[in-house]
Amino acid sequence: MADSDDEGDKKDYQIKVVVLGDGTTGKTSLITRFSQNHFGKTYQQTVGLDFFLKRILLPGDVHVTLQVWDIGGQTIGGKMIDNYVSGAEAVLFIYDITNYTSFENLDDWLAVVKRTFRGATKLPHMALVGNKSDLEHMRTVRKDRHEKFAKDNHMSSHSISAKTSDKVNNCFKQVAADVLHIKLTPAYLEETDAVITADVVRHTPHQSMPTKLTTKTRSSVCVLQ
Ligand code: G3D
Ligand code: MG
Repeated sequence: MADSDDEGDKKDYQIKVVVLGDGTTGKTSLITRFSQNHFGKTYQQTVGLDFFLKRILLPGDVHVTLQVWDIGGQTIGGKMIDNYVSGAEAVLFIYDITNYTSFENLDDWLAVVKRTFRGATKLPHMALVGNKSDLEHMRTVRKDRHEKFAKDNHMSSHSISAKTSDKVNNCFKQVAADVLHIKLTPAYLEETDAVITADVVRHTPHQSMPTKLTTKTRSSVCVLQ
């Protein structure tokens, strides 16, 4: 995790978050909802290395820039997957609550992360994310299975809807707080407006990772307040 400008008490961190999971589980929808707060077809199916930046504010005047990576159409066997996962401070394992196979396949996605971090001193923070909570009536993955998987694999547990935006911001805030070992109160999580700005950047393959944010010089597609 990059610890950038540190003026006085203001703390500024950058965290790399990678969203893994089967196709159609809602990875792109989740990232689009979080970074641009919309849901729909305006964002094309991802084909290259893409990440988006979004700034959030955590208690204690802790400013965090989340660098959220979308693996696009990459499959578990894809050659680039290790590059996406490498260096991540957090990994979101997303499945579709109406698609049991997408839940079962998380074992394989987890194996990818363990393989990538083999030899590292520690694994990234891992979060289990059940998406499409708006389709509760079509649920095929029982909640107790979700909880068991999260517990067995030391993951935080999240239930969200990228469509309705339910718990989307909270999920990212919680993950950032977990990475930084900051405790969030339920009252804090109820605030929906703690996200302060969003700098959205779309990258093409082979661009190197930034070590420090200088949003003025980056190719911001849009800035949301
Ligand atoms: P992916 O990036 O993991 O492949 P997408 O998944 O974000 O492209 O989403 C796949 C489909 O699921 C899309 O439907 C999208 O609209 C839908 N979807 C994503 N998140 C949710 C959600 O929270 N609730 C519901 N009901 N649908 C969701 P289409 O029909 O466009 O293919
Ligand atoms: Mg996608």
